[in-house]
Amino acid sequence: MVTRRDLLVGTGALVGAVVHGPLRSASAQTRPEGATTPPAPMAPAGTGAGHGATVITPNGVSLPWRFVGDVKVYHLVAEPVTHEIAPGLEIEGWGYNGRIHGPTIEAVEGDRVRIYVTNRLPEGTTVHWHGVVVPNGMDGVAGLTQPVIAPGETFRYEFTVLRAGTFMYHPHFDEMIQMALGMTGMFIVHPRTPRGPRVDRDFALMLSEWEIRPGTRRPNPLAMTDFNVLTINARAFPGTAPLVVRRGDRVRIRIGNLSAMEHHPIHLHGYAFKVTATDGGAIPEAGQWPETTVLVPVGTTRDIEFVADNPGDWPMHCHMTHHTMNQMGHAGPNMVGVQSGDADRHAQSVLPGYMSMGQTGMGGMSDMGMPVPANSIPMRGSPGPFGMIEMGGMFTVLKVRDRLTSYDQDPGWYNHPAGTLARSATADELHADGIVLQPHRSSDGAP
Ligand SMILES: [Cu+2]
Repeated sequence: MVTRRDLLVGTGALVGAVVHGPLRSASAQTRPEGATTPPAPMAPAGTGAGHGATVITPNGVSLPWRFVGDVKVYHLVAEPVTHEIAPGLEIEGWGYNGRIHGPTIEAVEGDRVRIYVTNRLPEGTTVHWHGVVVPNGMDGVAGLTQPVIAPGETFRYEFTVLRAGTFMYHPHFDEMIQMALGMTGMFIVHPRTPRGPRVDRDFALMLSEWEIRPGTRRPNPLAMTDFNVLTINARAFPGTAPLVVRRGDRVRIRIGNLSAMEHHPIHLHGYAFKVTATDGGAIPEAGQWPETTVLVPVGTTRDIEFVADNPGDWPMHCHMTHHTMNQMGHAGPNMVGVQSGDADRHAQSVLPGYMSMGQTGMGGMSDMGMPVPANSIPMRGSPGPFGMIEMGGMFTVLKVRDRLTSYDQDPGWYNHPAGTLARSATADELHADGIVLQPHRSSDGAP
């Protein structure tokens, strides 16, 4: 049993290891464990490697804190935020400290934390520390465990974080509206004593879903089924920052899901990984199971780990195909295989510029240069090394490289070693391998 005194002693040991002073930038503060472990040679301050490595929140930051006595003090400000989902799409949402989602809170097992929450929203709010075991009155449930934090008011939460793990935070007042507008964040508690193999790169990703009609700026919090923007750390591809790692790094990816309705099966190419923890705690090694896709249900977190021994540009994405599309409408007719020539000509006589879509599938739509409403990213795709990357939404790229000058710099596209790239087959190759191409007539208009 851990006693209060043990915790104080443990915390006291850290005091000398961490610089005191005013709230510091995210890059300079949350590495109490790293302070006793030499950082990896090329790790910039604050993103260092080692046991309890400071978490990297792609497209995000960690929340600064400072010691007051033995207590780590944090300050969250709930407020309206203008946020870019991807280049071309900006929203008016609600978040914390000028960000959507809120900054990642980091602490160490046994820490006493005091978190002030200021409400600058036009309505009440609370903060619930999802998965963190706290005294009942610190649980942040409006009406049940505390009064609502009124606009303009600042509340004070204080508790000892007893368990290491990957947790989250979000309001428990008007949840449907406030979370749909962006009010979520990750809460990472590092173990006090190192456990398991040393991790070199430790990423935190929050999954969300939104309904944002093309041309509008306000996510629709009433959406229940027709989500058309799917995000990782509130960014949709191509707005998601790549996860940059060095070949041989041991990588942990912590994934939280605070979507309104949907579970996300997150698939990583190029690797088999182990599921090592949930928000319920670490999974003993014998119980860790191998996967290439990890389902992250709503209201849970999953940690995965692997050694990045396979270089390349590897997609990591939700495997629900509608979740890797940007602002696509789902109400159109099924046009696959339709011969639309005559119909298009008739329609164009009254609607110049009319063009039916999808007769041969929807690949290539991002090349068509279709006009889209201002402030929207429907079906746009983004340029890749071999043409347009047709996916968007809940999609990012794990970039594994032999050599890196910095983790913080996008190393560009992967340079494939000779003989390792798929390409068009030659007639000689087909002949040599006995592949005979039969003439083919298709009603779908395909050759
Ligand atoms: Cu999904």
